Amino acid sequence: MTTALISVSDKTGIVEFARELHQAGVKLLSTGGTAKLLADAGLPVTEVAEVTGFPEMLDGRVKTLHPRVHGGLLARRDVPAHMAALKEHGIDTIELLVVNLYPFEATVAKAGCTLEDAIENIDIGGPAMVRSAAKNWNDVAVLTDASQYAQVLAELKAEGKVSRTTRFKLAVDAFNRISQYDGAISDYLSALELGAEGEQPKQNLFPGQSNGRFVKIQDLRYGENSHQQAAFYRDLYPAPGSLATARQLQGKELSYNNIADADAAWECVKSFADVPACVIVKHANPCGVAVGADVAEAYAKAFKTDPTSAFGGIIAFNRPLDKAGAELVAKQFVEVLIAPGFTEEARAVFASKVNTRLLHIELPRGGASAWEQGLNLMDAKRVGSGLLLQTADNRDFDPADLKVVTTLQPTEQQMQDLLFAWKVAKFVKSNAIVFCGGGMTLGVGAGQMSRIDSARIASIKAENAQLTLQGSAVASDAFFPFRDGLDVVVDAGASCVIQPGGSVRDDEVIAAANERGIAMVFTGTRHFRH
Ligand code: 93A
Repeated sequence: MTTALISVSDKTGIVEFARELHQAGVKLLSTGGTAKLLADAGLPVTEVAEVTGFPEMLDGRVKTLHPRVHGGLLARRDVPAHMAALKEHGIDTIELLVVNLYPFEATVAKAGCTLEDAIENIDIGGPAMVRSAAKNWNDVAVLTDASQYAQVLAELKAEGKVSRTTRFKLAVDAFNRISQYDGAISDYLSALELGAEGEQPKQNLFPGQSNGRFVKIQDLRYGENSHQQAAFYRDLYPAPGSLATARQLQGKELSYNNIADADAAWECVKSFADVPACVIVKHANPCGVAVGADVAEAYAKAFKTDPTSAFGGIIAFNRPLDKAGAELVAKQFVEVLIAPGFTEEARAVFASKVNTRLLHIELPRGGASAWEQGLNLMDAKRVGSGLLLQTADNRDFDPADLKVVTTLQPTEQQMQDLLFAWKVAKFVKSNAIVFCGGGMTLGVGAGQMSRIDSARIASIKAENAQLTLQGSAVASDAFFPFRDGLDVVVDAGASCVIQPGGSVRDDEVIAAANERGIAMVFTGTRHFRH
């Protein structure tokens, strides 16, 4: 005779399922609450306590942890010694295990969940039985979810047993469920700050490390395009000051592209620590970056770089946005505004504009490690059934590596402009050419397959915005492979260039710079961004 052990917290559909099992001639064993429910429904059910000879004890902590249960689940039917051992100890086999676990995930998701609540909802006996049955999948079918009841019933009725294929699939599902369950326990406990006895521990998002696990923040309406599904996950331990710690203050739901662009804008603006800065991003590239005496001035300058592209942009500030700044920004259509704070008046300016999402992100706390500085530690990119992982591009350059390679030395002002341009170039998709001057971008050439085209586009953009490039500083994210790119930027008006160097034709490019009478600096560090 087939025996089923049923022990479920989520009792959805269990009475109907058990009734059908009973009608199919299956003997029912069950734990306290489940047994009562089945008995109340008029089904013949044997309590596990009767089988083990022990009452459930310790508030139910010990119910099924017994050799009579685990022997019945684990014995290999094809090994005579196993069957002899069962016989010797009077243990009956169990062919079907139906278990779903204490609701740990749902419990800790509730506001105000105490550590005690969480701990009591860590199921021990359930996963132990699930593991026993799944390990012995060749002889036992293990069901861990109500969605599996129908298939198993259909097979039982048709064949009198559950097929080998289904048993294996159920075992795989079972181990996946256990792994997920243990992951949830580990995630929850790892993020707790215990505190003093008698106090409730605090949920700590910042224990100073990343364990490589992710927690879903929200499902998104769609992905990059409307036919793609998407969700936003954060590191279990997001770095302080990172995008994943953002709080949305107002405006409609963020989209996938909003979040990606917000990250680009925020990472760039954060790199200007000492002075108020503004970054406007469109399609993952900065189309205006500037510093100023205050946020309003920084914005006004950043906007000037490329007013056409700024429409519908993502705008980030590294200082709280005040009323003056907000009123200026509100003249354009803006999708997302990011700042380490908004005054009440600034919020009021956008209160009626639901299409503008306001994101508050605290600036990083600062510290020695990249993590404390709010920097991403790892960078990932999906490739056909694979994953490319690298440490993030967190290195600017070593000032000791900065080398003037031309006869002409950059002036102090030029050096400032060059360093500004270099900072921005790091956040522009390759090939990146960035013209700057007076603490603002003057022309940005991004994402072209050839460096010379990026240079041309950057100067066309400056022309469109009616900005002069005379005397400007230019950054190139990687070396000029030939002198032609350099000629384009000098023709456009550049008086100095910053680039990594390292080309086999460096000599040719340096000679061109000398010939054209400009200053050039090598950083020794490249900033490809694809
Ligand atoms: O407290 S336990 O970790 N100890 C056990 O021995 C045990 N056996 C089954 N939890 C245990 N269970 C769990 O009880 C099952 O996983 C199921 O979620 C729940 C069903 O209890 P009841 O039938 O009393 O409602």
